[in-house]
Amino acid sequence: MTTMTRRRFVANAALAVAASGVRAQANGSAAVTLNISADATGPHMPEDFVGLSYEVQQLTDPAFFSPANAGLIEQFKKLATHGVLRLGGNTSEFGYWKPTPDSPEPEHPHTREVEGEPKAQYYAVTPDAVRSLAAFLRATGWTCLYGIGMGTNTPERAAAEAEFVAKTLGANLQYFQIGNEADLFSNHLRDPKTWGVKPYLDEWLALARAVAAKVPDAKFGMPDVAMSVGWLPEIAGQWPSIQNPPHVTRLTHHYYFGGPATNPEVNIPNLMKPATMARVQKDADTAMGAAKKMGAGVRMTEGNTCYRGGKPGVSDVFASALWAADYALLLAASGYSGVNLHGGTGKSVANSVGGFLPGDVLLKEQGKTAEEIATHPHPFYTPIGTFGDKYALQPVAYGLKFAGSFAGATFVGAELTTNLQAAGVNATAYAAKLSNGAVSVIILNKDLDKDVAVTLKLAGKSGSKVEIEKLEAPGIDSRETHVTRGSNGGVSSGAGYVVQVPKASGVRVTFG
Ligand code: BDP
Repeated sequence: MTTMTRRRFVANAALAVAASGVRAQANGSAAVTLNISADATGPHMPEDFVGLSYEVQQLTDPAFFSPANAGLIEQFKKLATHGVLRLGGNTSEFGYWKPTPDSPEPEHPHTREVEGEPKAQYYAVTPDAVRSLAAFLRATGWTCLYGIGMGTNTPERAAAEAEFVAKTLGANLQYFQIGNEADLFSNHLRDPKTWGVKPYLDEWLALARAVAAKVPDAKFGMPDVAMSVGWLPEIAGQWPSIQNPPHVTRLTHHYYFGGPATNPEVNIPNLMKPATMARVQKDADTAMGAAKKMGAGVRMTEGNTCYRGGKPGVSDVFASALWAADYALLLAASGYSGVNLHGGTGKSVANSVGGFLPGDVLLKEQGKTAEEIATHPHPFYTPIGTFGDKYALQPVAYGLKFAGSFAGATFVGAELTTNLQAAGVNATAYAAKLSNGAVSVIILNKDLDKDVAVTLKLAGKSGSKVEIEKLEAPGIDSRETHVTRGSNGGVSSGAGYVVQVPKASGVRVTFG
């Protein structure tokens, strides 16, 4: 068993550990007591923590993010009341602002074609698409992080687009993002011999300053790196030397567990491992440290289980629900302002990764028929699947929503996960005080073999009303996710409230 080093947000380390009775049992189950402190001294999960990320390519069809797309609006609202829609992805580097129907397509700089990188196809973003987006946001109650390209853009075009977007989205625009995964530009868009943080910052500043000249109160999130989280402290280090810097409100980065679909390492046991979240935690600590120096927050603006469109049987099954819930809660408990999971239509994501989804190749190799393949969401990791003209929340979205039940809550500090893992069970737990004063505890049992009986001991509370919400499925590799609510599910005893958390399931217990 490896013990993870997790962020300790409570100074009082004596808190939970000492008193907890930990007992591993031989029969594939464990019993753990968790002491829940009464002090909500941890980070706060903002109301708009939950978010989705879509490709800019999606804007080429103004009927997609549109007030007429009732099915999509319904799923957005089901996922979160105040979510954040981020527009970006690889296709944002190839999007260009087309202010009038007869505006000529600009000349595009020469880009190197690299296998697996998005092909140089260019996507026109029109005023119609932005107006439609504005009405879509109003209909959903969501706000927007709007991605403007860097890879093939000019300061003039960026500024003209930003001006129209700011005016049209109004208060539903949170901030601009300029450039997507610029740390990977050395693969296709820039000279690998010279590309790095310094040239990136020079280009970014030229674009952001042009935007700020037209939109004086413009705010920005940056650098939206794919994997080079080290860029964040480097940028924070260089920031004080920048004269009159644009207003950066968030440092942003992305995370994919692994990829592509054909990689055998992308599998359920690896996704569930404590080491997976330990890596997320390490990057989170780096990002939070950099943001603190810059007086900004941190948002995980893009990510999912498996890059290049996801992996069938991993990204679109119940394991991804447990992964998403744990991932979102870990980031929130580390002080992140929010998390956006990437998805959208199959076409938009295929466009973003070179024209096809490796997950489809895999299914064909497995001898699956076209009908069977069509039952999977495309892309495979998308939180909201598109099936013809219907939309449906996928397991990963249910996990995100489960974590999002802490929106507006403040974490109650405790070494809950450490206690669970010390009992030899691969489970994590988070506790928070909700805005109505109730204390809620989420336990995610990612163990593939072991059930766990958890005794929750609440400081200063007894005999209170208990509500239970369960996140479960017929199996870890099931395409279904069941969320059930009720007031039954555990028993109060002198020792506390005992709740069973079967292997591969999640439970939320709220003490009213
Ligand atoms: C990210 C890109 C996004 C892709 C995604 C993927 O920003 O456009 O769709 O990877 O590979 O790196 O699935």
